[in-house]
Amino acid sequence: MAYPSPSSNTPSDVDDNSSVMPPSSSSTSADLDRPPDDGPAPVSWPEDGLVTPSWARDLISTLDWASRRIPPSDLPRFLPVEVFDRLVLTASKLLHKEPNLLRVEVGEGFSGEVVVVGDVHGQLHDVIFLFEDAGFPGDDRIFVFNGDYVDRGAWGLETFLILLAWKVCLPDRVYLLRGNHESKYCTSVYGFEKEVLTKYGDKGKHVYRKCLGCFEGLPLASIIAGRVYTAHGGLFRSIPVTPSKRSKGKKNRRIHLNPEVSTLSLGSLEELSKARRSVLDPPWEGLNLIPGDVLWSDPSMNPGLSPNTERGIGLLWGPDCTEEFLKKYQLKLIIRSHEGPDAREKRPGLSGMDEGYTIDHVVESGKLITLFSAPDYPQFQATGDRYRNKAAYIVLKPPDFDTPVFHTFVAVVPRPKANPYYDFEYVIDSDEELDLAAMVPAAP
Ligand SMILES: [Mn+2]
Repeated sequence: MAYPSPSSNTPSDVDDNSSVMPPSSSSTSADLDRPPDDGPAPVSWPEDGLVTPSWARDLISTLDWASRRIPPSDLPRFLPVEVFDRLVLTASKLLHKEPNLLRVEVGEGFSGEVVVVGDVHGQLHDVIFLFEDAGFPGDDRIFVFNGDYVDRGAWGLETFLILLAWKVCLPDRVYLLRGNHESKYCTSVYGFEKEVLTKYGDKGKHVYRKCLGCFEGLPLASIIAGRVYTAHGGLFRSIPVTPSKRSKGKKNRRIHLNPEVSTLSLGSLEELSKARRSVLDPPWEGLNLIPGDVLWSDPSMNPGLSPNTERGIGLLWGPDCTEEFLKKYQLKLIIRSHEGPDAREKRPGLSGMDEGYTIDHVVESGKLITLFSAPDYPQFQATGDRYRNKAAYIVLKPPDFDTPVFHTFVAVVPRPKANPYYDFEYVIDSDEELDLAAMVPAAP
């Protein structure tokens, strides 16, 4: 199926019976200062540079309105590229300073709760519902997002930007981890790149580049209250290195993968902390393998660690590895995401994603949970037979923050009409079968 031309890309609310027409994209510049019909004023950057909760909520309502009432290519009229630049620059600075492994501390009088969210994949309206249902971030509510903000859904940019707004507004109340879709490879195949180019036109390349730069800064994993490990894919390997014989002299110092260590072993949090995460695409070969593992791995019911051959990157890990990891670090839970109903359909031995979460491993020290927060996913599906999956988020409460309370929710209906930004009939269900040849080669 050919990618639809932007001129055909005019959404309208399905149940909207009003006669309001979307503004023409050929408006003259004189119209630009004046919102069409009853539309909101264009978003402006706060004069003092301080993003407040009310600014973040205004941004949400403007983007929600725009997603229902205007063609995607009119978005810059309501979210000027200058405002995008300020928001992404401010967020990128914050995110790049964060460590690979975030410590989400809940001590010192914090009596609120921690909300953990899985994949959202550009389903803006469901994310807005999630905030309304769980409550917005604030003094008594911390959010940890497990990545995959963009791709597949039609509003990846809007979704990512509202999360960045909350991050900038409350940096120690909102934590955004990286998903495998926050990469150059995935966004070029699953729609986000085309989405941005469609929405921002001649500024599109600039906007896309800034988003990729921000993705590179996203941290990899978190430990909540010293009890719960979260990451998009999950566990990761140790990268055993031995100095070569020539390394005694300072010249020609080389590090080699120890050829005797061909069996995989679980990596440590120290190794995770030292990994180099600022890569557009996590490499699947070479020495910097931990980011790819954390973002792409999946649990298995078979013991041990093995290469994730279905995906072509990352690992499969068994219940014994979950136990080893939890016990070593005195944790009770692993909450990972990364597998929706389409991926789970092809994974015999593991539960389906109908309810938005699964409990995959139950071991002596605790549990491994998969959490998926995009209901009725994917937004665009080749077959009429949709998964109609529910989604879920997890609330962790004091005093221990290690007993998950699951909140299941359904998709916001009707979902505004939109055209896809990727060939969803050709790009099949799941993001397995990674096309390694198309990926940027691993940096040396
Ligand atoms: Mn994923």
